[in-house]
Amino acid sequence: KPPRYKVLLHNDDYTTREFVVEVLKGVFHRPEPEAVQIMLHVHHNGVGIAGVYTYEVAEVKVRTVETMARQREFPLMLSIEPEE
Ligand code: TYC
Repeated sequence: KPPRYKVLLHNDDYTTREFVVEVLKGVFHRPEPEAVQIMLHVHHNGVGIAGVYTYEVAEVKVRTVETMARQREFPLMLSIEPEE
């Protein structure tokens, strides 16, 4: 069974709530209510799980979101960590 990895979203003061929700819907395939919940969790707790994937898929998701964020000049940060 391939090991799986959490893609973590990190809070910052400049990325808009709307952009984070769009990313959670568009890249991580979360339904709107769950996307809003995850965004608010990150906003209040500093970090949260966007999704859990194989390493290769996690890497592509992080790169995709970083590219989208930089195009909009948002400092949004993501990281990957192994699932326990
Ligand atoms: N803290 C941001 C704001 O108030 C919203 C935000 C949420 C940013 C989650 C990043 O991963 C994030 N506009």
